[in-house]
Amino acid sequence: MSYFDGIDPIRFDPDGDGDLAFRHYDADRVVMGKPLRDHLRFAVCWWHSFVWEGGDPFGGQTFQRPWFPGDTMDLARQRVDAAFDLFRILGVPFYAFHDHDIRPQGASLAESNARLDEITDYMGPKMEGGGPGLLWGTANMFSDRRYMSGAATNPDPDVFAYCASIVRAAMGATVKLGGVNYVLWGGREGYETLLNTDMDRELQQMGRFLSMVVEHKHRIGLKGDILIEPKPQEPTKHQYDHDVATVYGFLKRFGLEGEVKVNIEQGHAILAGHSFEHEIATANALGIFGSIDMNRNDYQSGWDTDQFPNNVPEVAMAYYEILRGGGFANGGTNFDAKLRRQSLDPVDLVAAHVGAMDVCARGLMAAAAMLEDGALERRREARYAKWDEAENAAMLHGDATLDAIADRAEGAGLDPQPVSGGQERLENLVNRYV
Ligand code: XLS
Ligand code: NI
Ligand code: NI
Repeated sequence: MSYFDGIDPIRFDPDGDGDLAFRHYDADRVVMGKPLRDHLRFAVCWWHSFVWEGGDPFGGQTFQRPWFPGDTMDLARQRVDAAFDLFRILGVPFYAFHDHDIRPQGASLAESNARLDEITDYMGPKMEGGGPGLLWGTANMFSDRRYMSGAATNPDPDVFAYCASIVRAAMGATVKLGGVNYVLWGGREGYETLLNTDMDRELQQMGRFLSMVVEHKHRIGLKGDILIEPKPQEPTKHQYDHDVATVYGFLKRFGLEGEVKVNIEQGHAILAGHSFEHEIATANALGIFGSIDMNRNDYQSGWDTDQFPNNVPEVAMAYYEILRGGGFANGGTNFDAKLRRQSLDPVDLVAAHVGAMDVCARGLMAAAAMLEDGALERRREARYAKWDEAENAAMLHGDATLDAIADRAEGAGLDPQPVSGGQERLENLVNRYV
């Protein structure tokens, strides 16, 4: 018997009246030369959907899943069964996990790693014959108390070495399951107070660790990308991977900008004081865009609320930037999103994903239409058109000097006249699509 008994696979049925149907996500629908399935590359995340118990800072578990507390291998296998049932019901092409989500931690490092091997043996066959693929794997190096002062950035070198074992095992599990990418999110890589922190040393440790992860990726033949997931704070007061631009500076410093990309999360962008599309556009401009964690943050909370997305205009602008950059290569749309703690039923978990997939499909189709019609891009190009004139283009290339340019400006008596940015007209244009 399945946890999701009685819930049929979700179909595209735009005119039906049931609440468990896709109204917009038609996986086979071709947009800009590709089916929506391949544009969006949806993944369900393991941690929020199958591990999180519904607690908040004032109260504990509200959810009662048959596999809770998930602390034995038998319960972990039950959880795998339920997870793959949900993936099948939704028809998602991918899922994502932390090592700690799929197996209970063992009494020793060796036992933890052996359990990872055992549970991935159990998962492998469920992925055969058109089953979902693994978009990315990662290691949880933030929940256990041994990471309270950091993982790779810990003052204790034993923790650094311990993390090497954990990451080697998690990367191995990822490759074993044919996973595409590997993510590092540094929830504890930062500081609580500068009073006890040697930031220079911690950044060196983090750079060294990441360099070794990249070397290891090549050694074991992981096909896709190593991805850093920026976040400014929470749980740590200040996290070193603050936002995309900060991560780029860090990668440059360690010569890794050609090796590592970013996994950008909507809620983390908001916490960093940016919009989601700002972070995506920054990654594209810097050549490090990889993948997204799709969710929605509460704009008032200052906390990572990980709600399922339901704002089509916002999602459309995110996919607009993704499509402008050429779309996903190895990345995809991972729902790093969780139910509200009063949403207790199996059907809530299904409906949350169905709605989110529809919102993303609407957003992507709107973005594709905007891009194909080209009106926005034409206005953007027109705004910069003077830069194509030879003497202007020459200022950016060749042997232009400040002196020569200044002389020309003075000689020609340049007197630049402001031109309208036309923001409201552009917003009106976008609103025709969303
Ligand atoms: C937490 C992060 C985390 C990563 C994976 O805020 O979003 O869930 O996606 O470690
Ligand atoms: Ni995330
Ligand atoms: Ni997050």
